Amino acid sequence: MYKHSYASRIQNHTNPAARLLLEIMERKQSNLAVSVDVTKAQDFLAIIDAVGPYVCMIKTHVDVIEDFEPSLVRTLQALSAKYDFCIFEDRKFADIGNTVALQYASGVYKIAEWSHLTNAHPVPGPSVVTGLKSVGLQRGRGLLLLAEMSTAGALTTGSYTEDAVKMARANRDFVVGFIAQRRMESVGASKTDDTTGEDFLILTPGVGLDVKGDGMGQQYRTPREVVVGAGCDVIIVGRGVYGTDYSLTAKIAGQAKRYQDEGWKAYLERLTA
Ligand code: BMP
Repeated sequence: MYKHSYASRIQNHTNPAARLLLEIMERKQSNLAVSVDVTKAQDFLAIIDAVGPYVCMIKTHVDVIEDFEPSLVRTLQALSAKYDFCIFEDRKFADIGNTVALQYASGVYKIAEWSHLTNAHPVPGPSVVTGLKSVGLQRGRGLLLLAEMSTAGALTTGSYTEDAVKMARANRDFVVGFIAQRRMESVGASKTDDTTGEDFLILTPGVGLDVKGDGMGQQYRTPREVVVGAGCDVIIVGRGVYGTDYSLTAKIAGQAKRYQDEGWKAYLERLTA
């Protein structure tokens, strides 16, 4: 059982984005990230305004917003300051180093300018980290590698996952952890997760309290299964929080509070088990 508290782990990280996330989690007593996957800027902002008090992080897919304008990220940054949450653009970079550096810094979205954390598929090898790091490190940004996915039949298993952990170990100033379904410290190591002396942030999607899947390959586990059973740090919840009617902001806020409570209760159970 991985028993290290979020507060005690801040000192294990030099990366400013990793430290900020752990500080916010402790300050707000929240290990909930809400993934705001909606296509209208107005809905995007209304959901963030509703869930803001309950989350340590807002995860975005900024490229699905149909009426995107640069001012939207400035509003997002203002909400991040108002409600005290980190921003994680779930971009899943997966190209050669030179291309991902351009995609991260430039284009319409200029992700490196506003997103504390982003992520990458390990599939191109270490150069994907080198490219992103050349843009993000100097800005105090952090990277998560997709070591595992939540979908049925995902190819992210075995030696692929092990190689993702190796890539992270070689870049600990920038790679702060993983998108994964379990802890990763013991992968490729002969010790248990909590005795390696390593500290990766484990952010885990595929979390839901009411359903087991979405009919399109997504697989859900409960916050308790994810945090106590698998030792993960942050639960990422999308549709389980905001459903299909985005105008019901009181209900959305209630769902966010429900997931915050469940996630934190599970974390306290893990610490004291
Ligand atoms: P939902 O809770 O509505 O299923 O949303 C999950 C979110 O997490 C989506 O934004 C998806 O892109 C992301 N995600 C995932 O579901 N599984 C993964 O393995 C990696 C992800 O980034």
